[in-house]
Amino acid sequence: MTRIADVRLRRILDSRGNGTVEVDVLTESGGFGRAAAPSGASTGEHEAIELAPEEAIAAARERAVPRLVDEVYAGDQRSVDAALHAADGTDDFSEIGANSAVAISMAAAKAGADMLGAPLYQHLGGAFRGENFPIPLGNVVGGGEHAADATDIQEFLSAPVGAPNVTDAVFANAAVHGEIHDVLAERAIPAGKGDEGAWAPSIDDEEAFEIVAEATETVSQEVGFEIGFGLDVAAAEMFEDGEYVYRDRTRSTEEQIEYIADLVREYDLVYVEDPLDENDFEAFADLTEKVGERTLICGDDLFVTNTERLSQGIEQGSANSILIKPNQIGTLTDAFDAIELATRNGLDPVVSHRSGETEDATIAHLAVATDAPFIKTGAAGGERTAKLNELIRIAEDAL
Ligand code: 2PG
Ligand code: MG
Repeated sequence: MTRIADVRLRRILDSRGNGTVEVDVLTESGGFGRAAAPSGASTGEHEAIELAPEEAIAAARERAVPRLVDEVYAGDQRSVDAALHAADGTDDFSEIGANSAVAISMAAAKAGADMLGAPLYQHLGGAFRGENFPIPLGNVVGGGEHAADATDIQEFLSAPVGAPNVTDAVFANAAVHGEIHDVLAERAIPAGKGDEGAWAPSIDDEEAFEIVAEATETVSQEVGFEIGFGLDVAAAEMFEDGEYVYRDRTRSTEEQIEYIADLVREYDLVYVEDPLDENDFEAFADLTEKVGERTLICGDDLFVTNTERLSQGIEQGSANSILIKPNQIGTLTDAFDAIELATRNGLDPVVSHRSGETEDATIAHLAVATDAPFIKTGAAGGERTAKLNELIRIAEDAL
């Protein structure tokens, strides 16, 4: 193994036109890795802290780079990430910024893979990776914090659960996205796109359910395999003074649990993310008790990829799935530990993008390396297709 020889940080553009942190890691033997931090809009209250990119870059240059250069072996991911924690010294990366930390962590992993001459998924997953491929969840209609005047529910996610391979799954989601455009046009509903490329029509959730159910059914008939759908409710964003506030009404916690359980039954939802507030482990547990046998109840803002919060959720039976976003916790090691804890306890990990993204495709490798059953990374738009196309390439390489 060779040591890290240089860490270069710069500010680049993300998909929303905001600045984000990009990092190059170079090793003594000429290994190279480049990665960029994504950024959330509906961020969880308990996430690691993202600093303004200039601030994060300056702090990382001062505190983290000296602990990495000539000090740490690039392929030794746990040491790289331990050095980042030591450089920061807080629980939430508020000193160097989780955006600097995650970009360095991922760039070092890529440099480690480069030195081995191995693809990243192999470096991360080792020789014991399974043969499964993650099914992509494709955001096809959405609103919430990702688009103004659209649905209350943040994401309606196409889920091609019957797809025979990853390429067919990726194209099925793109077809559903296209079909929804046609259905909206037939209904004379104008729609722009939200932050993740999903259609963002000014319709209520009820109509969105109708349209997504129709479009997934149509495409499913065409392609000849099952396509279900799921949701990211992002309920913490609508939770105010103990109630869930929708455009035309409010729901108490009990009503919210009933509402979601009814939706699961009516639409045979395969996946429901953040159906309840990010601090309500108990309400999550009630819902999981009701419908956890038939669908995935996934904690995103609830768990924030954090093993402590996940442990609490496991104890209380709050969910049967966890969303994994490396930038929520700051390093690949922490993300891996969350995945391991989840799988050991029977929870399905779902590796995920953020609403603000770049061309970085690390999460495609992370999902394959860890045998995650699902990856959530959009259906359309360059920063989303960067990951989807990488999945297609990995599948070709790995099978
Ligand atoms: C989410 C994500 C990604 P954001 O809530 O799951 O879809 O959104 O990155 O804005 O938190
Ligand atoms: Mg979410």
